Amino acid sequence: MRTAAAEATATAYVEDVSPGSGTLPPRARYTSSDAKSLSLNGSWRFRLSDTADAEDDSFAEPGHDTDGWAELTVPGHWVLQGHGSPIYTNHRYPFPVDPPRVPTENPTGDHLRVFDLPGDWPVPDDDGCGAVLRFDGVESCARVWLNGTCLGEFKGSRLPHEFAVGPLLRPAGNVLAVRVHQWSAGSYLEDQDQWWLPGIFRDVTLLHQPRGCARDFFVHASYDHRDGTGTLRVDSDVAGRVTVPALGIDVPTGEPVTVPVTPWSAEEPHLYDGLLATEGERVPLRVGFRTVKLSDGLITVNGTPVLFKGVNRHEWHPERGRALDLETMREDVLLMKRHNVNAVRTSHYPPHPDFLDLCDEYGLWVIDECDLETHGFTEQGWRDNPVDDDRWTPALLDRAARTVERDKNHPSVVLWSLGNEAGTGRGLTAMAEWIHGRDPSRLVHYEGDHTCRDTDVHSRMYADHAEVERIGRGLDGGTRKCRELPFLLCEYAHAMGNGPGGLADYQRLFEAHARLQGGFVWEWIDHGIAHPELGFAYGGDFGEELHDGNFVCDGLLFPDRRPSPGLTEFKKVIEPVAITGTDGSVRVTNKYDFADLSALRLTWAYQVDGETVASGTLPLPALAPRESAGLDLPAPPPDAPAGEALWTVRAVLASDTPWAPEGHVVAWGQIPVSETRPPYLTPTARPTPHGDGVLVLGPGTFDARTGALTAIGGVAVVAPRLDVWRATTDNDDGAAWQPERRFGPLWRRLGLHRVRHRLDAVEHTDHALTVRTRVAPAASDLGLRTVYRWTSDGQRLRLTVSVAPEGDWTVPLPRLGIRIGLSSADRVEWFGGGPGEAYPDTGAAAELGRWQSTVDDLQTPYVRPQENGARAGVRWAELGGLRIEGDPVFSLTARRWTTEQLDAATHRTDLSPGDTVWLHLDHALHGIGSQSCGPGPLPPYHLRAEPAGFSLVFSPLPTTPTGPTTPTGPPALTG
Ligand code: IPT
Repeated sequence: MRTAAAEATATAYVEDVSPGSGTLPPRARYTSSDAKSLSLNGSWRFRLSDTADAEDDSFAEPGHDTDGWAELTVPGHWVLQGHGSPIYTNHRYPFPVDPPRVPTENPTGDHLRVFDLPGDWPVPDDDGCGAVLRFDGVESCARVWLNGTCLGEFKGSRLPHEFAVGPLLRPAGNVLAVRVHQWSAGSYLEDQDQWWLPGIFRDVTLLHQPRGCARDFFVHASYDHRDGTGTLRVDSDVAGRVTVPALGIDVPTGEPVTVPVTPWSAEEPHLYDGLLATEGERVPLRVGFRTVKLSDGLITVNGTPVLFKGVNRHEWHPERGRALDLETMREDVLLMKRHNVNAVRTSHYPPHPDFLDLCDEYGLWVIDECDLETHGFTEQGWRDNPVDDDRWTPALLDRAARTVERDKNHPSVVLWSLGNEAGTGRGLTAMAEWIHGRDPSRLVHYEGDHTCRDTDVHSRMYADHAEVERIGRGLDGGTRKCRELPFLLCEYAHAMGNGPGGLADYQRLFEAHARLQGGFVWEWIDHGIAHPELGFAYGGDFGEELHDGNFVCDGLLFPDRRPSPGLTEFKKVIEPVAITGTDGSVRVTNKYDFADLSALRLTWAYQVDGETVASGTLPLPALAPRESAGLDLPAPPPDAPAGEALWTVRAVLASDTPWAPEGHVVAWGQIPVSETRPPYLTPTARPTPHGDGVLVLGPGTFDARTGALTAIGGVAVVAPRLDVWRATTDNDDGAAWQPERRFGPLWRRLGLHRVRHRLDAVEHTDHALTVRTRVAPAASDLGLRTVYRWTSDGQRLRLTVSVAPEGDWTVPLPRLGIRIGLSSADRVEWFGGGPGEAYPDTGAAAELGRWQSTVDDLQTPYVRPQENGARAGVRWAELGGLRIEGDPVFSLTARRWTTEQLDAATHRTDLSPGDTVWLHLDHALHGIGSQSCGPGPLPPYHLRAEPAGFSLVFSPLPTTPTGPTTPTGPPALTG
C-alpha cells in the first residue's frame, strides 16, 4: 500500500532546487558522421494526471498495460494536443509564490515509447558509456526510466539533458518512460513572458557512443584582422586529429595552427568544412574564424565595431507552440536575412540547436541567452529571488553550463546572456564568473543589473530616444563600469499590434553615436495560437484565471509568419545601403560593417505620376564599408509626360544568394524631381434646389435641409463628416504600468469615441454650399468648429473642411479627416505611399507609386483588431466609382466595417463585412509609438488639436453603377 508520505518522497525531486540527478555533464552538441543515432520522435503513448503523485511509477516497467492511453506526438506540448490548456502570463507566476513549492494541482504527463534498435546498431558495449539518451527540451521537469531502471530526473526546460544508457539497451522492446511535470522548482527560474507549455517539446534521440568517441570538444577559431590569419585549436576530451582540407590543416587536437583565412561574419559567413577524427568516431566541423573583443569601449568582431540590427526571437509556431521543425527555423532565418536583420537575441533561452547551425550558415550575430527568468518576484520587491539565494546557485550554474557547453562551437554566437529579468544577485555573478572563465572568447550580457557588475556591455530595454541619445553622448549617470561599456538596447520598439513607431528615430541615434551599437526589436513573432473559432487565440482565450491578454502578440510577424508592416518598416530603416540624392545624381553609402557592395547592383526608374517612363541599371562601385559615392543619373527622357516626377533607385542582389534570389531588393531610395500638383478646380456651378428637399451642385446631390451629401453622380454615399476617432491601437492604450500619459485611455475618457455633430447652418451662395457644424463629446466644453464648404466646376466636387478647436485641448487627436460611406467598392487604385500601411512614425517603407489592392487586402490582420491600413501621402485614389484627389495629399483607409465595430472586436473573427465600405480620408493621423511597453510617439508625430484646413475633390468615374443604391449607416449631420 502506498502512503501519502511515501508518495511525497517519491516526487520530492519536483520541488527540489537542485537541477536534477543522474544526467551526464553537459557537452557540445554535434552530429557524428559515423556513430549511429536513433530518433525517438514520433508517436508516444500518453496519460495525463492532475497531480505529480496520482499514479505510481509502475508504468515504467516493461509490459505495463497502456490500453486506454492516448497517442501523443513527440516533440510536442500536451496542452496543444487536446489534453488540458495553455496558460499565458507575462511575468506573474500562475501559481502561489512560495519557492520552491509548487501547487498540488500539477498536471503530470506520463509518456511511453517502446522501441527496437536498428539491425545495424552496434552490440551494446559493457563499459557503461556505449550509448546516450538525449532530451533536447522538456518543460519543466522530467523523471526518466529505461527498461524499468530509473535513470534520474532533470529540470531546465530549454536545455539538453543526457543519460548514459549503454548497458540497459536491448536489441528489441526497449521501454522508455518519461514522467513530465508541468510545475517544478525549475518553473521559478522559467518565468519568461510566453505561454506555459508543458511537454517533451524538442527531440529525443538515442546516440551510440563508440569506444574512443569524441564526447566533447571546443573549437577555438580566432581571426587576426591585422595580418589576415586565423588560428584554430580544437580541444577534445578524447585526443584525435583535426583536418581542414581547404586550409591544408592537419594537426593533433589541442595544437594551435595559424594560416591565412577568410574570416566569418554575419555579413559574409564563411565556414570551412573540417573534421575531428578520434579513435572511435569522425565528427564534421564547420569552422568560422572570428574574434570578438571589447576594444576602446566597443564590441568589435575582427577588429571592426558591429552595429546590431536585431530581433528578439522566441520559438513559436501557431499549432505546435515551441516544438519547431527545421523548416520553420529556416523560414525564420530566411525572413530575417531578407529583411536586413543581422542579429538575434535568443529570448529568453537557448533555441533549438539546429537554429544556431542556420545562423552560422546564413550569417546572423547571436546573443545566446540562458534559460533563466524570475520576473514574477518583482511583485514582492524581489524578496526570495532565487538568483540571490545560494541554495539555487547550483541550478543557475547548471543552466549556464548547459547553455555554454552545448553552443560553444557556433561562430554565430558572439555574446552569452545570463538570462532575462531576473533582478540582481550573487547567483548571476557566479554564472558570469563561470562563463568568463570557461569561454573568455565571448562577451557576457545581462540587462537586469543596472550597475553592469557582471557584464561586458551596458544593456537596457525600452529606453526612450532622449535617454538613448544621452547615453550615446556619454551623458548617462550610473556606475563607472557601465559608462565605460558599449551600449545595446536588448529590447526596444515593442512590436505589439500596429507599430512599432519611432524605429527610424532610434536608428538615426544608433548611427550617430559609436557607443550605441544597436538593438533588438521586441519581438520577432506573435505567439497567437491557431484556434477554430477565434482565428488566433491569446491570453484569456483558454479560460485562464490569471492572464495578460494579447501582450503575447507583439511580434514583427503574424502568428502564421506573414510579415507585418512593422517588419517592412524595420527592413527599410536598417537597410545596409543608403540611397539619397538630388535631381540628377544619386549618393550611395555602404552601411555594412564588413561587406563591400560587390554583391549588389543598382537599378533606376524614372517615374511620372507613379508610372515608370524609363528604367535601367547603373554601375555600382564596390564601395568598402562606410564609403560613399555620388553617381550621375541619366538625363530624363525628353518625351516624358508632365507631372510629378521622381527617380526610384534600388540596390538589388546581383546574383542568387543562399537566402534570396538575384534581384531581391536590399535597399532603395526615391529622389524627387518635381513637386506634387494639387488638383485645381474653378468653382462655376451653382447650388440649385430641386424640389423634394434636394439640392444639386455639379455632380453632387445634397439634402437641402441638412446639407448632407447623398450622391456624387450615380454613386450614393453616406455623407462625409469629420472623424477624429480611431480604434485604439495597443500602443495607444499603452501598458498599465506606464507612468506616462497614455492617449488611448485619455481619448476615451474625453469621449472622442462618441462625439456628436451639431448642425448650425446650411448656407448657399453663388458658387458654394456651406455647412457649419460643431463636433463635440458630451460632458465636455471641448469642441471642433467644423465648416464644410462645397464647390464645383460642373464635373467635379470640391470639399474644403476647416476645423477650429474650441476649449483647452491638452491631448492630441487620434485622427483628423472625414469618413464617408460607399455602397460598394472592391478594387482600389491610388497614387501615393504604398504598398503597405504607413502612419506618421511608421512611414519609412512607404514608396511613392501607383498601387492597386482590394478593400479586403488593405486590412492589416492584427491579432487583436485595431486601427490599421492607412495608406499615406495619397495624391488620388479611385474606388467605388469615384475618383478622390487630395489637396494636400491625404491618408486613405477603406474597410467593410466601421471604426466602432473595429474598436469593439477582440479577435479578427468578430469582424464581418457590412453593406457599406467606409472610407477615411484623413488630413492627419496621430503617431504610433511603442507605448505598449516603451515610449509613446515623439512630439513631432503628435496630431495637435489646432486650426486646420484641407480639401478633397470628388468626381464620378466614367463607368458608375447603374442607379444609386443606398448604403446603410448612421445618418450624417443630423442635428
Ligand atoms: C520585457 C521582457 O523582457 C520581455 O520578455 C517581454 O515581456 C517584454 O518586456 C514585453 O513584451 S520586460 C518589460 C515589461 C520591461
